[in-house]
Amino acid sequence: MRKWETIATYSDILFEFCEGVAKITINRPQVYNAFRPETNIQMLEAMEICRERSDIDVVVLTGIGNKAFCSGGDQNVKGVGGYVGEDGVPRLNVLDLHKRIRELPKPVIAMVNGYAIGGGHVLHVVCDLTIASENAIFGQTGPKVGSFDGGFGSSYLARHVGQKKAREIWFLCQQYSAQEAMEMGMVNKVVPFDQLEDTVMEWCAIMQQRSPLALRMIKRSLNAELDGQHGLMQLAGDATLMYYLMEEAQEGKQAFLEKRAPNFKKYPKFP
Ligand code: S0N
Repeated sequence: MRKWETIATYSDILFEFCEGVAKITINRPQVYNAFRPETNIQMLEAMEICRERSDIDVVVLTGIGNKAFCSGGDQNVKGVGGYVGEDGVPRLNVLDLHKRIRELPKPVIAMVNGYAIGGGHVLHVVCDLTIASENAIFGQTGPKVGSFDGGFGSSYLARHVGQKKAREIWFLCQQYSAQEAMEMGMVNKVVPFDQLEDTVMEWCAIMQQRSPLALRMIKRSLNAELDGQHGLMQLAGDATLMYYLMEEAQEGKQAFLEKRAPNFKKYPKFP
């Protein structure tokens, strides 16, 4: 039995740690793990902890139970201008979560254990990898219930499945089996429900043996192709981080502190 330790306690999510893996579980089974603004605020906070903690290598996002990964925005609190939180303010803060998942310099795996529908479908699309159980069901509902995601939920989806299929998914709002989703290219692996977490943890363990900086750079590079100036900024930020790790960068700072001219000549110039 795997022993998950609680990292922090929240009303809408479970946030746990085991063997270098952080697991964020949407814990709203009464609404098939639909999210409200508070759910997203809590997931954003958890993601920030995942970013800061160096003992967390990989993040897993899932939903509680065997019915739903996430059924999107909680229709009970959908108001005018967004989903209305306990503070009475309408928000679309799931978009902040999309950005946070993409920016996190560590792999994020969607462990899809049931319905991934509407905004819940977008959540798995945004994750780096998706492993689904055989009972998982995928689909968008926006044009049926009065919403759409013109951001990652459409453009990035189209990169997974192609433009025609992305239009079919959004225009028809039909549901697809895990097998169909894998054949379309938006799911990496399908396993029986009782093997889901073991398989996810096996994939995590493999990635944990890989160079974390190489994984970080490849995630940034794959994002940069799609994310324009913002993506380049993220990739360039990591290039700066790597430069800071070199003696050549230290020489500039050291020379300044020692009030002398820097000697960059001693460092190699690669062809
Ligand atoms: C998931 C479905 C297909 C399951 O059907 P099934 O098995 O027949 O179960 P139900 O009886 O329908 O559901 C069980 C209980 O769960 C409640 N429930 C389910 N989903 C929701 C939900 N989203 N909000 C609130 N409650 C939900 C049911 O009401 C039921 O409760 P009881 O037993 O008390 O009656 C089916 O449930 C379904 O189709 N659900 C709705 C899916 C949906 O349309 N989701 C919303 C889609 N829109 C978004 O997600 C927008 C997201 C967003 O914020 C956004 C904003 C900006 C840009 C982009 C986005 C984006 O991400 O899209």
